Amino acid sequence: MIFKDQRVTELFGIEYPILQGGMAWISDHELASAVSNAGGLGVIAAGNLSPEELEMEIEKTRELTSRPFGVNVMLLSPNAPELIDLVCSKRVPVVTTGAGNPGPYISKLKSAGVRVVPVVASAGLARRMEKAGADAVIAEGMEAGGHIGKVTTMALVPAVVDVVSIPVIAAGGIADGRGVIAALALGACGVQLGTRFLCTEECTVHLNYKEKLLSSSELDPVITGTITGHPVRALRNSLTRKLEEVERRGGTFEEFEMIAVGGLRRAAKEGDVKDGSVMAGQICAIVRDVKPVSKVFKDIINEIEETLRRIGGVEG
Ligand code: TUI
Repeated sequence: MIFKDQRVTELFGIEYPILQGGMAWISDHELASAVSNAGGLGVIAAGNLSPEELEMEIEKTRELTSRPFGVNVMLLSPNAPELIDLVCSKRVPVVTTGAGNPGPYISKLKSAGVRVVPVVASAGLARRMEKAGADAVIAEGMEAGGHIGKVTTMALVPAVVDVVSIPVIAAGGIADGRGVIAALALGACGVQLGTRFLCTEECTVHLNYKEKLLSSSELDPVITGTITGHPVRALRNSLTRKLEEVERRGGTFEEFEMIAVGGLRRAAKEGDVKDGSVMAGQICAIVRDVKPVSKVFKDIINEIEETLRRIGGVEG
């Protein structure tokens, strides 16, 4: 048995403890249903959606899979309260949250039978989430793409594992079986992958975005937006250079926002990978092909077995 600790698979009713990150403007019903059908937990990103649009995405996902799936609510989104209400009324099996503290919503979600899995960037927030009734936490290190915290996966996962007894899912810097084994070694019992799922056939992100990822190195993802309080990791391009210039000369928040706003939509939907925000994690360097989601799962399982043989684990 590859995954001895079955707490995550049992909690969600899935085959493999592998979650797909809820990536705003990208993770739609096509990607989420493909991941759930492959045995993981597909996640619809509600980040940029209205409640009506999210309802459509949930319905389309249910047409494409009979398996459990999740919705990610980005807590900086102005309509987060309405999205939470919709998730409750639609009886979505799992909610993951990001970019904030979902404390105020936990009891409402739990009463509706929704499993609540907050993304945390510190051990302190993980403890608070456990006390507030979270079913599991996702410890996301700053290798990740998009909005990030300050601590690496290598340091964050064991720090979280040591202070909570709910399952810990590792995220940030994981894209293959080697990364999965590393996460399990740190004490996680599941993983969440974002960047790897960008380069899949079922991912509807613009082709230019996938192509930029395929030719990127681990040095390309850079952090901008520290002055806004919401740092973001994205592949360096004309946009990140403009944002860095504003930050270097101590420009204002408003000036920064003027350039940054709409950046992810421009890259993900319009394919403007020069002046759009191509959010991706540092592990982009090992993502070298576009393949079906089912093949991502098959390859990860093979890589896990290969890794265990190499390091003297029990498999094979
Ligand atoms: O949320 C993400 N990744 C994202 S959200 C996003 S959209 C966006 N665009 C521009 C600016 C900001 C967001 C793109 N990528 N990942 C989950 C995540 N959550 N990473 C870090 C955190 C986090 C950070 C601090 C969660 C909680 C937290 O604590 C807040 C508190 O109140 O203690």
